[in-house]
Amino acid sequence: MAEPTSNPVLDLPPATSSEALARNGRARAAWMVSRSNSSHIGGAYSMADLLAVLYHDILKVRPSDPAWAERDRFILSKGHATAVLYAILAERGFFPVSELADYGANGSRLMAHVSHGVPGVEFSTGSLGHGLGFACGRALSARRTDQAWRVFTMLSDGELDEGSNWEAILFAPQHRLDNLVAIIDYNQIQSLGDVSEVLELAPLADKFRAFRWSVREVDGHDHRAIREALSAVPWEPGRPSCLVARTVKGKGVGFLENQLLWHYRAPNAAQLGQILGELGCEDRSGGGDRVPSPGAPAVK
Ligand SMILES: Cc1ncc(C[n+]2csc(CCOP(=O)(O)OP(=O)(O)O)c2C)c(N)n1
Ligand SMILES: [Mg+2]
Repeated sequence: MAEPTSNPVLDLPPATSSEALARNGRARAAWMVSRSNSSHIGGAYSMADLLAVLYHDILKVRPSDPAWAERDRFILSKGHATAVLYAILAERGFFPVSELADYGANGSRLMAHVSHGVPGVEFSTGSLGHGLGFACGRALSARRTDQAWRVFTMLSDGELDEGSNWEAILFAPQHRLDNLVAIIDYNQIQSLGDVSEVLELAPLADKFRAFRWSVREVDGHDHRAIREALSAVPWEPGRPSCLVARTVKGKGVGFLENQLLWHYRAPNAAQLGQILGELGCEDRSGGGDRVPSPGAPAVK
């Protein structure tokens, strides 16, 4: 398929605010998921604002030097939702925005579950329940070698059903890892049902407090509130920080919001046009065309 010479999704005006970074990320993620006929737009949109604030205002990283030794580490534990992370990394300059066109295609490094082959990505995930344990290890190693960098990790709520998380939740305060920040994308929906009907987590903030974490709750789409909370970590010396972010799955586009089906569904060309319209990005690209990938199953 010949690439269009001008593509308004790839050629969006550069973001000069965290809000614009989130909007560009959402638009590009929808385009990527639609082209690759893959999944997880709902979980990408619920964390888009959190990621945008992290990458615009919080994380000390150098896009021109992704392996900079003093960088803060960000670990996406809910690796299925990586489309919007790739879009934000590209916009920040870790790799060319044009490469987003390869997302999910055979042979591309932009795999549909997050891959450390991509500049700016620390750890490959997708099998849920591994990011927090890895983040604990990185934070402990920084502590033991007197490094000042911090470790941030993003978990999903359904992911907390994995028992490995609860070992890590015990471990971090035991080792006084106040250089560790766990963000929970608390959108209340998993892949096949509501969190409350599959395995209730409430009262989630109290559970983390009982495990000796310092906890704050925030509206996960309020950039100012997110920025204020994450700028002030650690909130208590000697304790790891947990930001319980109340979010909406599919946030930002009316027909995607709080809809279980949009965990797995890929937008067709007409739906993509509607999404981009709601986000304020006109689609003239024909971008809903699927990436030719003969015989490849839809990514789950
Ligand atoms: C260990 C493991 N089991 C099952 C899956 C399949 N799977 C993909 S996403 C998902 C759950 C999605 O819900 P949630 O964790 O709440 O993520 P979000 O709502 O943020 O998309 C599951 C079970 C997986 N990726 N890893
Ligand atoms: Mg969820």
